[in-house]
Amino acid sequence: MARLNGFTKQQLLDVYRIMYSARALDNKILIMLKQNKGFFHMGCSGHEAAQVAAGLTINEGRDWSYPYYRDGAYTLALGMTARDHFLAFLGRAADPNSGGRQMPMHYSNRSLRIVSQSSATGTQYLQSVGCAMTRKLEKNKEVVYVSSGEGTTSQGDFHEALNLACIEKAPVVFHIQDNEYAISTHKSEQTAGSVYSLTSGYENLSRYEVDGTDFFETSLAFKQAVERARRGKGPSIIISNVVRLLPHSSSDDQRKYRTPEDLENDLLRDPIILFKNNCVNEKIFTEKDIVKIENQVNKQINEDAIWAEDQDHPDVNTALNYVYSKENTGTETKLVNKSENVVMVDAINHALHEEMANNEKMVIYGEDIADPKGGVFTATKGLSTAFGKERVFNSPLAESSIVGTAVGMAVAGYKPVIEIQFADYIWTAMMQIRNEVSVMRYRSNNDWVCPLIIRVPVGGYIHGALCHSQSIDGYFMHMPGIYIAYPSNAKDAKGLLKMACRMNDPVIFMEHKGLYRQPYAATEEPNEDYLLPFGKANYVAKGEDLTIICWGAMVQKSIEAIQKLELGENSVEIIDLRTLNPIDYETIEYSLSKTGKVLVVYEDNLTNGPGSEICSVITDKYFDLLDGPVRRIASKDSPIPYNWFLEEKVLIQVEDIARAINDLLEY
Ligand SMILES: Cc1ncc(C[n+]2csc(CCOP(=O)(O)OP(=O)(O)O)c2C)c(N)n1
Ligand SMILES: [Mg+2]
Repeated sequence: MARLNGFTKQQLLDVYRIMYSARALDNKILIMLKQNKGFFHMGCSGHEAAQVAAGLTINEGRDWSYPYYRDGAYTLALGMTARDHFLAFLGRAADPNSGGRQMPMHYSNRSLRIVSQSSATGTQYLQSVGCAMTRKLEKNKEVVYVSSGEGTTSQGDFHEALNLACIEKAPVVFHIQDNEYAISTHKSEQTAGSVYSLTSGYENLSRYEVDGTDFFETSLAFKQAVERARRGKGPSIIISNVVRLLPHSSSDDQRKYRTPEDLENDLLRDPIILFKNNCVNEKIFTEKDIVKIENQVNKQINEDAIWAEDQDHPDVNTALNYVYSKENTGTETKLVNKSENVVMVDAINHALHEEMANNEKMVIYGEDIADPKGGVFTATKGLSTAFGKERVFNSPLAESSIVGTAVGMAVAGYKPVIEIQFADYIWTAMMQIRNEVSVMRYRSNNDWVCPLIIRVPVGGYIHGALCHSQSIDGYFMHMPGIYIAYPSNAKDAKGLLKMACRMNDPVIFMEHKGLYRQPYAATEEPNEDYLLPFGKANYVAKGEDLTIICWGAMVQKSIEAIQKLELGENSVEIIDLRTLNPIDYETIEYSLSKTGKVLVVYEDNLTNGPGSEICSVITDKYFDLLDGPVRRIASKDSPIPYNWFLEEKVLIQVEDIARAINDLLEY
């Protein structure tokens, strides 16, 4: 039987059918756009050969895919249908990518193991590496595909991902589809040299640069790269040079920044025409075969479009579904203490020990967390010795790498409990937290979940200056989709952390550095069965004249303020919130119904800080209970200086709280 480069006639007809379907889909959707049936499209025209070569090499449903928005033909090769594409374009309820939650071309399909993608270019790389790291832990031969355009390789995450993939010899195939443009920016303005040359220094990386308009050449590269990954030899990068035959998106007009000659030259490299001519010239199939396929595809696509338009929009009452899991945030178990005083950092360490023993899918990593150091605060001491360096390991010094890989691990069914060494350095991971961690469940319509835990030492009073003192609670309370714990003592820290380890949602777990070894934050240690639910505040003191709402290091400061004022028993009620998402407004309401006055005390700086929101909710909802103004007191709107007299001036002090209490009591 006739073969071309090892492919049978039937295989080549299938390749043509998929490539042509992708092109026909682009064209049909652009027509529907003009008819105002949808709002946005990003075509794959010109990229089809490279994408189909990749898609046919990846084993659908077994391997994992992190495609990007231009990977339409890739998804068809993997098994997505034209109907799936139309449903996404039309934002319908049955859209398998996101149920109409994301813009079109944000691919996701659980049964094909296409992991949900966001719009942020480049976040997919580290996630694919994290996913691949779990494949290594499983000791299976699954491979992870990740792709992007050439412009996106300017993102730091690209290099972080290559670095880590190479250190880990992770089974990842990076596919960079180089169409020379990132929207309007030519690669000469984008890349110092070529992506191929830029990536030359990574040990264990196999590199290919291919003509991505040539199906056969690209296919060969993918076969080799996938085979290499399956054999555990490490990652590969394939840069396929392609043409972008359409503008960047339906909102773009490339005639504004490309010359007519440039555009005409691209047409000469149309991969579908090249493939067809090649097969016809080699007498594999005839023009007649081609016409037959094209007619079939066109008919099917028109029918599918009509079918999709007939499908329902999502029920508007589902708009808030899946911000969190349906499971609640836990119920408290009976407190049985197992030992005498434990300091907070040791309670955290013991919680991690117990949960690692409890869940073999749990992994712990971060900067310097492995033995012999066991973390800069020793929170993870002994864990790598007890559970092995496969499950407890040091990460590179790169926060986006830590969070990005954890997203990949979590979607693959693992429970990453990661450490960011200091809150002040969480910002380089913010893209992953904001656009990936907190929205994975929502954007995939509950198909993919990301229940990781980010442990992060926060707060000041340790002479740590601007970059070892920051409070970050205000930033994260603003973010739907991620729970926040912020314990003030050892018992709560242990109960909340163990609870977080068993929850099915992402958690940011804030640990105040100043409390780690404080005798006043030490408690008797609860036994291994103790779990503390999220959203349940604690009465630290009972009273009838005024309610103080606080958490973290402000709990002790509030206690000291009352002592300083010598107010005696039953005057000021102190509520320790323990978690900032959810917030226990029930307890707040009950307390206000007794006291009628409230002071919110927070360590973060005043403006738009976490207490601003709490005050606002109180004013809104419990105004009728109030007998005085809603007050808040916080640190100054300033960076935190090193000199301890200056530091004292900026951070909120016991005297400030005492003064505010007095004012309110006298009101
Ligand atoms: C982090 C981020 N910055 C900017 C954008 C806007 N944006 C979307 S696609 C794109 C160009 C990407 O070009 P390239 O990586 O070459 O892929 P191509 O579209 O050419 O296939 C830009 C700037 C974005 N989505 N995310
Ligand atoms: Mg590009």
